[in-house]
Amino acid sequence: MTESTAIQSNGETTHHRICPLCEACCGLELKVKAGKVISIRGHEADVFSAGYICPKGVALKDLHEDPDRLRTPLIKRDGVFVEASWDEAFEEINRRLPPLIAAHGKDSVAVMAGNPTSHKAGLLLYFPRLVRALGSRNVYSASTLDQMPKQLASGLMFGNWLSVAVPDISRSDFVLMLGANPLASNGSLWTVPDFKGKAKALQARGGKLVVVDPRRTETAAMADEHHFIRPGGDMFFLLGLLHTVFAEKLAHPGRLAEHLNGLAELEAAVAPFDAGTVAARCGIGADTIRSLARTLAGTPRAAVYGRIGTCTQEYGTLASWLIDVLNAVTGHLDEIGGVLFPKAAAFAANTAGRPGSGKGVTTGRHHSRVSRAPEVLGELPATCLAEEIETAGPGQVKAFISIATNPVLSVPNGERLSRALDQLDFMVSLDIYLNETSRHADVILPGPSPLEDMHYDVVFTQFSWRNHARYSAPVFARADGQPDEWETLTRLTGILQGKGIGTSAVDLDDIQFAQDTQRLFGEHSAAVVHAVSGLKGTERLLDVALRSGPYGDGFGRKPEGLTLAKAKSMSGALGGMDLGELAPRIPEILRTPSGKVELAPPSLLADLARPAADLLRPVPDLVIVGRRDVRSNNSWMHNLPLLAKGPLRCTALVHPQDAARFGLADGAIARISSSKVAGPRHIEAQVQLSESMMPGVVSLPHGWGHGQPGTRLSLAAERPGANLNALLDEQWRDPLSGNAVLSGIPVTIRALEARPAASATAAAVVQA
Ligand SMILES: Nc1nc2c(c(=O)[nH]1)N[C@H]1C(S)=C(S)[C@@H](COP(=O)(O)OP(=O)(O)OC[C@H]3O[C@@H](n4cnc5c(=O)[nH]c(N)nc54)[C@H](O)[C@@H]3O)O[C@H]1N2
Ligand SMILES: Nc1nc2c(c(=O)[nH]1)N[C@H]1C(S)=C(S)[C@@H](COP(=O)(O)OP(=O)(O)OC[C@H]3O[C@@H](n4cnc5c(=O)[nH]c(N)nc54)[C@H](O)[C@@H]3O)O[C@H]1N2
Ligand code: SF4
Ligand SMILES: [Mo]
Repeated sequence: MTESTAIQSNGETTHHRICPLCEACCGLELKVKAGKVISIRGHEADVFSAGYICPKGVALKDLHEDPDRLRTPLIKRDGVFVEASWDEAFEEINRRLPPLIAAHGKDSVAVMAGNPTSHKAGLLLYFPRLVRALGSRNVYSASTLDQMPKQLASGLMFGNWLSVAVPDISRSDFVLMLGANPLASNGSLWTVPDFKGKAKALQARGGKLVVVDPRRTETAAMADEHHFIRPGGDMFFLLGLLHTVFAEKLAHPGRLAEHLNGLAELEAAVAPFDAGTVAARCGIGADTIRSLARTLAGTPRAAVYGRIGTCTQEYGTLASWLIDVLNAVTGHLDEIGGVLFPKAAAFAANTAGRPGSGKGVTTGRHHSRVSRAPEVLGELPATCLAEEIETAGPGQVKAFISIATNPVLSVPNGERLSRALDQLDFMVSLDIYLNETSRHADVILPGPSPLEDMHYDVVFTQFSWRNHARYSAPVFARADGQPDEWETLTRLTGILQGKGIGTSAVDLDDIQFAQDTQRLFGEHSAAVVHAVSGLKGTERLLDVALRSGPYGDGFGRKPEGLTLAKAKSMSGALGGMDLGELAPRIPEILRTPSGKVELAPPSLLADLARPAADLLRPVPDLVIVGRRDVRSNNSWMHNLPLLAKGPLRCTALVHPQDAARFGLADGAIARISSSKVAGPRHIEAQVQLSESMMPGVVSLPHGWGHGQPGTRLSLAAERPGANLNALLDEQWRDPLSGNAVLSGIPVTIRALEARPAASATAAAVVQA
């Protein structure tokens, strides 16, 4: 046990750490006795989350103790997984992977990183090294199932992929929220633990929260106003708002005016989209659109925020762009009480380089082989992976390294990907479970339990409602032989570099660190290496980043500044370092070549031709959208007893009017079929009648469809749920960002023979 942050009393020790399970990054307090976690609760002294916790944080105990969680590597021999030592596992990889690359080239190996990668510093910081060593174009991640549109829009407007402005909720009087449900998700691209408390405080000071969502969600229910929107209609709604702002002369960018480029082009481009013209397409009345535009423009401290519902649609980049355009023209971008750019203590790309201008971002430096989808942020769309494996020819993917990802459940038509994975010559999976994806691997390399890992939030400090620096020490020591994930990635990288398996991760890392430091710090590199000489791995990279970051000690030049040692000394029971409220950062943050905020990037203006043509497209009779539940997390927490218990969560919410139209009763099993993709594809799920749905829209959570042969998820298999993604079309993407369309898919629904409503196995995947 690591005692550095523990306080002894009665044989119990108290530990403090950040929860790595979702973007809220709550500080937790754990009590441990005799090597067992005896309680987990919110850490009240945490400077950032102040005691907030959700049931998943408590379930870290279940995750740590889950007998199904892998603790040793597995190697598939004659189709059966057998336990192996770490050396045997790396030997197997070294025996099989380099010859494949030699025979078929670097592009024949694909790599994909999933959601937990962004929550684990070791995975996140060492993934780019692996990608560089591999040199393949076949790089994929969950980003193209998620936030890529927002990153592209931010990159085009502000010049950096990571410059995402977040609502300054504690000083705002009006928040317009589209396609997000932070009461269930706890926030996304906006790290805001206890959103509910903050929204209530906004309401208590007379402010308003308005939610736009095809479901009256938990967040919508607490809002002052909720408006149903047709799935995929956000871009039309936002155009209508913007049109009103221009038509009624409500545009007043204020301080920002001198930093904006393209206001006139923008006004001309939105001219065809009068509120009356877009109303039918988005399902929100013209009067409502106009009145919301007036409120937004007329409230000095107001913010527009959009999340997954606005990204995972065919106009994801346009919608993400228009959200910040609206903030800008109504004077709320980079303003207190509006949306502001966080300034992270470490790894903030937008604090590096010359302030005020830069190279901007580019896409399409290469294209996917089969669909010719453009590269964005160095990646190809996750929905292209299956066809890259299936399609013969030079560059065909023959091997796959999956890192903390479960694409068989998380990408549209994962069944096709599942079949494709069976065709691979070799697959390695870094995962903590034998699940729907890792079962296809030849070698599985498990990570340690989160409680055995240090933690510093690299990603979500970039999107936080307040600036902060918090470090967590491991609660438990790692089991004998279990490497840190940075070590596992380093050894894999060594294999890809042709260095074999003779060199330890620490030695390989030292070599790489010296090279990187030379590249980044030039003549000062020796001093930097010397300054951090007591550290290794993730902690060493973190110390360098903190010390060279915006609050850092500059390796001694600013003795009062931040170091890893200082962050550690202020963490634990002290609850971390508060680095203050967000503050305006334009023009310093800009990295566009013009040094301005680009309101009208040419690629986005050109893309407006699509919605113009689409205005008259007939609205589908019935579409399906996703949903999140606070006791679930994407595809992988369904094996934890605390979260799995209680009511069935994978139900299809159907409005009573639709139920009457289609002859569906509450609790009945329905067959939901895709009406977009060729060939019959359907799932079965239990119907739950709900007035909270917009008529014509069904809601089903994603990430279900467990119980597949060869998996080891015993509890999840008891209530497998239906796989929403089985209905989705892997060819349907936002062409600019490559993001998958996950929302608003046309479906049909019909009742199957009645089964008892209480049936535990109510929903199952049926794949025709
Ligand atoms: N229809 C529909 N589909 C969606 C979405 C949707 O809203 N609707 N949402 C999309 C979004 S936003 C996302 S981010 C993606 C997520 O897509 P993925 O990242 O592919 O899926 P996750 O379910 O998060 O799977 C995480 C995997 O990491 C493993 N894991 C967990 N912890 C660790 C660890 O510490 N180390 C290692 N090595 N492995 C670990 C888990 O066992 C699991 O296999 O799904 C997307 N899919
Ligand atoms: N408990 C829990 N927390 C999570 C996760 C989880 O699975 N469970 N996943 C994590 C991940 S990976 C992410 S990316 C975040 C996502 O965080 P959020 O973006 O807050 O995600 P959701 O709760 O899915 O909310 C999306 C909302 O969009 C609505 N919607 C669907 N289509 C449309 C549309 O076309 N327009 C509009 N305006 N709304 C639409 C849906 O009805 C839903 O209410 O959550 C993270 N946190
Ligand atoms: S909201 Fe829950 S899952 Fe998310 S960080 Fe906090 S405790 Fe963890
Ligand atoms: Mo996500």
